[in-house]
Amino acid sequence: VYEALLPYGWSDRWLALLHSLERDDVAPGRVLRHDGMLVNVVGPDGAVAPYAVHTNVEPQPVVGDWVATTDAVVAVLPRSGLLRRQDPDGGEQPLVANVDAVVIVCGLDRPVKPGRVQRAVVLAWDAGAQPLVVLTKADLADAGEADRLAAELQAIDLGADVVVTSAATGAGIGDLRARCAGRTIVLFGESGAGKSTLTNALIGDDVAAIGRVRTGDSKGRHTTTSREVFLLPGGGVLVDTPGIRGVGLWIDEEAAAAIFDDVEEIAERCRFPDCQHEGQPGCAIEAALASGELSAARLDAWRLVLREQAAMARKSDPRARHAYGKQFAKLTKEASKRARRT
Ligand SMILES: Nc1nc2c(ncn2[C@@H]2O[C@H](COP(=O)(O)OP(=O)(O)OP(=O)(O)O)[C@@H](O)[C@H]2O)c(=O)[nH]1
Ligand SMILES: [Mg+2]
Ligand SMILES: [Zn+2]
Repeated sequence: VYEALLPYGWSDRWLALLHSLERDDVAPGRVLRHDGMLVNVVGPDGAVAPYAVHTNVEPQPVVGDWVATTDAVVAVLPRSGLLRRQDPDGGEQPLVANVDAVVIVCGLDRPVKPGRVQRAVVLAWDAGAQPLVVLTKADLADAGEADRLAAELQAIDLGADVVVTSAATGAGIGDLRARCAGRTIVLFGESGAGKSTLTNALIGDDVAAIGRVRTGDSKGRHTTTSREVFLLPGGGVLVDTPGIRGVGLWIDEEAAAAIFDDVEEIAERCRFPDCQHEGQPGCAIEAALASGELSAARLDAWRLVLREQAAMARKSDPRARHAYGKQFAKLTKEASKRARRT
């Protein structure tokens, strides 16, 4: 049944969830696009059509959701995961649902910041997805630079593979395509990193618009403006996304704890429960660092996530917002600008 939906990732899991609604007046479909009031849904016959969403549907569907439709979307099937980010007022902004892997795209024509990559990796884990780091535009990097960076990122040991690609020479594209097959993949990264170019290389056709980058700092021009779903030739779904702008990432406390459970376990052995791991007596973290049980890179990654969480707590606590001051006002202004644009 529903053969036309198989390339989109339809499976027995979704069939069971559809049946559990106990309605025989609904058809299944997957959300491919979100345009304000309407969502584009691919239905059982493989045709894509716009649907309104009943206001009582909870949660409201996002790209990647499996839904039940009548003449409108009447239900969202329970998600297997959700890629989300933190919006400037500390709330969560859902991006893509039911993601198998998040491909973190870094362009080698600009400095790659390991801190940013780490945050994106945590975001992928939080989404219930596997992170994969792609260093692309290898043809523009100095010889050895891609390998040096890949080794540096592997050393942080967040459980993400690193693949080096070039859309210009085709290097690494076959490897990446094999890793994407049959899954729901989201491309994630800053504007101009090369996400849409990778999309076209993986699809084997010019389906996504490509934008030039600024000379000097290689900044992109936000060419892709909405999350768009493409079918991969061998089955599977690829979501190209607009370049992320600086603001914080949503990091679930549990997700971070799960990724850094080894570090947190060490921290529990510190003599003082409020140990800052900065020269306090009986600090187990510093001992582990000295003995080589813990690497400096991994400790840095953990610290970064803790800082991120603290900043998030500050932003979502109305009393603390005051102290957040000018910086918060700036973020709010950026957000309203963004809202006007879309
Ligand atoms: N030389 C080279 N240029 C590349 C490669 N991949 C992308 N580019 C160039 O980088 C620029 C930006 O590429 P896009 O694919 O539009 O970047 P994007 O990440 O989709 O950007 P946004 O849609 O703005 O978020 C374009 O000029 C591409 O031609 C590559 O592997 N090699
Ligand atoms: Mg793009
Ligand atoms: Zn300590």
